[in-house]
Amino acid sequence: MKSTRVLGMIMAGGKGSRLLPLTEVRSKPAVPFGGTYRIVDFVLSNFVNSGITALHVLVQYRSQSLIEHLRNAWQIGGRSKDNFVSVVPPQMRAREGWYEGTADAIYQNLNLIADFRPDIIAVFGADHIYRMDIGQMVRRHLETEADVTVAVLPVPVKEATGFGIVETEESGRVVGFQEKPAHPKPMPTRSDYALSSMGNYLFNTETLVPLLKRDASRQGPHDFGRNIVPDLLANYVVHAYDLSCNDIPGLRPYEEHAYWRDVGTLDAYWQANMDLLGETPILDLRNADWPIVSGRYDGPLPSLIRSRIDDSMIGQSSQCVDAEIRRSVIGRGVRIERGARIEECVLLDDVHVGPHTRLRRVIADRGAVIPGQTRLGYERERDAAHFHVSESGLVVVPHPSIDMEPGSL
Ligand code: ADQ
Repeated sequence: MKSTRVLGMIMAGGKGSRLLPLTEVRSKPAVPFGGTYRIVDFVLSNFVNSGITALHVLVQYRSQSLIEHLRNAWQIGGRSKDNFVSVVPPQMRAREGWYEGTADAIYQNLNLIADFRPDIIAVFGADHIYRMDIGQMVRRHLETEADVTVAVLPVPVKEATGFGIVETEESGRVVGFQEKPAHPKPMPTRSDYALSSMGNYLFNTETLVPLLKRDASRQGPHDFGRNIVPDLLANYVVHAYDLSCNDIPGLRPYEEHAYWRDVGTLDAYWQANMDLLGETPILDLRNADWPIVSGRYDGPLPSLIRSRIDDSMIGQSSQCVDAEIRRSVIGRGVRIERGARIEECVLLDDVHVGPHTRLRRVIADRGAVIPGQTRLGYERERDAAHFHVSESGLVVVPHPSIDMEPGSL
C-alpha cells in the first residue's frame, strides 16, 4: 500500500502581543522556555517524533532570532527531499506586503505544496507547549475519511474565550465552530468545559488548495479560525480529534495527560515554566521516548558554590555563589552572585544577578543585568514604576536592547 505523504506547514509568524516585553525582540515561537528550549521546539519535536519530517516553518514578525535558532537546533537546509525543516520567509508571491492572516500565509506558499505533492497538509501553530503524537491524529483522519480534521481539547469555560469553540456530534463530526466567542458554549457532557480548537489542522490536499484559491479572491479576513474553518462545515466533512485520546510513550503516572498550554500571557508562560519543577512535575520533559529537541549549547555544567538550591532547574555554564534559589527555572550562562535570593523566578540565558539582590516572581529576559542590592517582586507599585508588571504581579526585566529610563534599576 502506498504510504500517506504528509507535509507540515508550521505557522510561526505570530506577534504574541500579550507576551510583551518578551516579544519585543522576537516572535512568540522564538521565546525561550524551560531553560533550554524555544516554544517552537515543541511543535517541531512533536512532528519529528511522530515520523513526519517534511516541515516548512513560515516566519514573519521579528523573525531574526527564530531563524537563528532554527538554523542552530534544526539543521535547516534539508537532508533529503522528504526530510527537511526549512524556514520560509514571506516571499510576497501573490502581492506586495505581509501575510494577511494565517490562510494567506499558506496560500502565498502553495508552490511548496505543489512541489512536495502531499496527500495531507498538516497546518499547525507554533505557539504552544504540548506533546502530541500527530501520527495518531493522521490515522484518525484517514479512518473517518474526513476532508479536514481539527485538533481539540476540553478547556475550562472561563479560560476558553480566546479559542475557537467546536461543537461535535457523537461521531466526532464537527457541526459548529465559533472563533473566540464571548460566551463559549459548554460541552454537553462536561458543563464547565468548552471543546477548544488547538489551531492545528489536517487538510486533504484536494480540499485545501481550491479552498485557499477561492478564499484569496474574496474580500475580508484570510484566517483559518475566523473564516476558513467556520465556512467549511456546510460543504465538507470536518472531524475533531481530541488530544485527550492521544498517547505519547514514556508518560509518567503523575503527569497531566494531554498537557497543552497556550502560554499566551506572561502569567501562563510563567506557570508553564513552574509546571516543569518538582519531584513529580505535571510536565516532565525527562522523557527519552518523546524528546523535545533544543539548540546545541557549548559550555560546561553549572557550577554551584556554597549555595542552597531547591526545586529548581539550572542551565549549563551558570554559576551561583553563596546564593539561595527556590522554585526557579534558570537558563544557561546565568551568574548569580553572593547573598542573592531568588524565588519563583524564570531567568533566561546570560542574566547577571548582582550580590545581595532579592528577586521574587521575576521573569528576566536574556542578558538582563540586575545590579546588586536590588529588590524586585516585593512592592508592586514601586516595581510598576519601572517595569512591566503582569496581572498577577510578575515583574519582567526586559532584554537589555529595550530602552529603559536611565537608572530604572
Ligand atoms: P489565535 O491564537 O488567535 O487563534 P493566530 O494569531 O491565528 O492564533 O495564530 C495561529 C498560529 O499562526 C500561531 O502559531 C502564530 O504564531 C501563527 N501566525 C499568526 N499569524 C501569522 C502569519 N501572518 N504568518 C505566519 N504565521 C502566523 C488560533 C485559532 C483558534 C484556536 C487558537 C489556539 O484561530 O481557533 O483556538 O489558535 O491557540
